[in-house]
Amino acid sequence: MEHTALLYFVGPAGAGKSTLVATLQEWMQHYRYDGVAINLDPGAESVAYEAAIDVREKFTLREIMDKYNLGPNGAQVVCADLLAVELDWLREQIEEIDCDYFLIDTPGQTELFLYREASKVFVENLSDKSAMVLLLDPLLSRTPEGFVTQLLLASAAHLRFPVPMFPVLTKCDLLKPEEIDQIREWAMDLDKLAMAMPNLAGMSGVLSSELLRVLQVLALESNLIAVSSKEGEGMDDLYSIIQSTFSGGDDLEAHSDNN
Ligand SMILES: Nc1nc2c(ncn2[C@@H]2O[C@H](COP(=O)(O)OP(=O)(O)OP(=O)(O)O)[C@@H](O)[C@H]2O)c(=O)[nH]1
Ligand SMILES: [Mg+2]
Repeated sequence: MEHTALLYFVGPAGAGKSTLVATLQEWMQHYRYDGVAINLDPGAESVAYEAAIDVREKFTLREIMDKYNLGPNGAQVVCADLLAVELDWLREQIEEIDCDYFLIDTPGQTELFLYREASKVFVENLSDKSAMVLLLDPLLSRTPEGFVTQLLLASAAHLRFPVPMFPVLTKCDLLKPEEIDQIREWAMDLDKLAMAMPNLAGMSGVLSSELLRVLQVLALESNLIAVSSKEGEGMDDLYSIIQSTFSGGDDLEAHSDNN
């Protein structure tokens, strides 16, 4: 258990969290790496992976909507708070499973995960080895403004959860190769991103350059990983960056043999 790391997949509604959990898990299984999926989205209709732990055993979004006469958004907030109460249940389940990585699928709204207390309770109490895979929307990332907006959300995540963050550009099959290169270049060199935003610089140059500094300090200037769950691309890149963070580049297998 000591070596187990919890990976939270976080991102806007429809960004491809559930599909990425399924695809990465399948990829890991194929290479005999040890990844177990957890579903924390009570609103999921069906998921494409086998969830070893599933919050829907406790409650579903539909039940909460009916019980409290709420719409889906209000019900998600109630669900997030109910989940906090289930911390012990979740911990027990996790402790029963011996694996290297838990891949944790989270509910659709990023802000729900980032700003409600429940997720903070989880991230802080379930393990001292946690990380976040932050999914960036491919179409929004095509413009510098859209891209920087998502980095700001990522920086909010970083402020709230001081854990390693892995920004991932999803659904890359929807982008042209040159668009992917461009976005990755911005991610790796935020000054280039600033230069691509002449309007923002003209309007409030100080603010925008200060913002970029903040992003750089938070280490969100990064080697952005491009994935496509549809094409099964980028899983090796994603896995190896996670692996090098949690085991200094060695394979976790070697570590677990020593434990
Ligand atoms: N083209 C393409 N579509 C994808 C990819 N990954 C997911 N999708 C599609 O995007 C839609 C949303 O995918 P999900 O995995 O359900 O996204 P999610 O973030 O879990 O969505 P919510 O849980 O509802 O917020 C589905 O129609 C998927 O088939 C991808 O790599 N490429
Ligand atoms: Mg989902």
